[in-house]
Amino acid sequence: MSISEIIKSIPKDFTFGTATSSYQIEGSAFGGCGESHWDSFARQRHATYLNQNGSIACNHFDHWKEDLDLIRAAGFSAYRFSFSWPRILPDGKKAVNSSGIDFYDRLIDGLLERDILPFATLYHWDLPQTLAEIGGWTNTETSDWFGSYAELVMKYFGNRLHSIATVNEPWCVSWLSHYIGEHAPGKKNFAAAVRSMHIILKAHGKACTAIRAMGHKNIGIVLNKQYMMPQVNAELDISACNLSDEIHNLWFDEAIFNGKYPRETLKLFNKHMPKNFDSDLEEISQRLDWIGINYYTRSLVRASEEEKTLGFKTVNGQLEKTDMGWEVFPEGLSFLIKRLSKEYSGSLPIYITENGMANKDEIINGRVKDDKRIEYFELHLKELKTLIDAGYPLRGYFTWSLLDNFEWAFGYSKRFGLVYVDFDNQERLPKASYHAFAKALLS
Ligand code: GCO
Repeated sequence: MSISEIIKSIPKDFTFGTATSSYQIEGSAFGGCGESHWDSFARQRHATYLNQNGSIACNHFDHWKEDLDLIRAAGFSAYRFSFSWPRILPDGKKAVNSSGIDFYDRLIDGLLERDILPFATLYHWDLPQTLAEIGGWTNTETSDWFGSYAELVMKYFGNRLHSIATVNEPWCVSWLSHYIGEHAPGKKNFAAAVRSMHIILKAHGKACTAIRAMGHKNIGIVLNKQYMMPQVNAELDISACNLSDEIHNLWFDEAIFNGKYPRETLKLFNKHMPKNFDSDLEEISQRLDWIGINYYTRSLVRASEEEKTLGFKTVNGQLEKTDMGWEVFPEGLSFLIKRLSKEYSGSLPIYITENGMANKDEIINGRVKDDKRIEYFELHLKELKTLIDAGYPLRGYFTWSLLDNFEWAFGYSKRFGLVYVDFDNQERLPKASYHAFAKALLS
């Protein structure tokens, strides 16, 4: 089925949007934005592809109008973006950068003028460097500062935001950044990773409390879920796979929906957990209005006795892969949504807040023919439709991403956009996938 056929068969009140994040598109060099730990991380040797960083990125700071016009012209009714904490508070704490406030004022008003719903995220990974220097997400003080930042954002923008997500992908903020070391701050330290697995959730809880107290009624969090599969269907790989599933997926589901942590993982983590962590779980598990899921791929997991693996390892699979080397596995989306809804979130509205693929896109004769991406979207939208038909409480779907952008450690070498960006002159060129969505949404 084509994107158009699928979208036509989905109820009209379902939201289709597209997503970006601040550090990946805005350009941290512009408008008095403070330094973030991604700026400092990118200066370390070999931390990012060719030492690239987000200082210029898509210069969305200056090109925001054109970018909002692109969203509108494709017929999307919602836009998921993130606030940059250091753009609003360069020192992370108190001193407000008025040019940052003005920027988000223009952006949000620009969305409303175009009839696009603002879905905002408070934290999509650009931690103010000043807070990184006091230990970042390994220091509980950072979660207190996050609560004050949430309150400030609410004060300026709250009543114009359709929805607010506290944190984007707490697993990436903690495990990927402190244990695997692929993202800022690039630590490879078990104790630090364990602390951050809790402190990022504590920050989520504090932000929820602050936002709710100021009267907002559409609060959520965005989790990145990966479908975990044992390499061999036998005991050792199965238990390795279960542990990896607990760390990646269930740690967050259990904390957010049940106010506890999964037993096996907690046994492993206990020694390094912050003191009195249990007392935070009530705030962490407070009621939400929706939950966001980012889905890209599956992981094949096998048991491992190597040092520093915690007994599991991911291995290369044989399915077709995107330019990130991620296997295309749409069935994983269905499995994860069904499990989440049946076992944790019940009838709580679910949004697919990111889905998409990196592709080696090229301009040929003035066009970008990203047929592979169209196919990827078709396969995942088909799963989505089946889930909706089966009655799962899905309310919206956002493509990742509007624009080619700074893909973190991969710099500008991976293109995820519906719109091609020429990073030499900032020209935007809608790809075939963009036109496919426009055709579906505007007809
Ligand atoms: C995410 C990431 C995005 C990435 C995308 C592709 O939320 O997962 O926020 O920033 O660009 O996932 O890796």
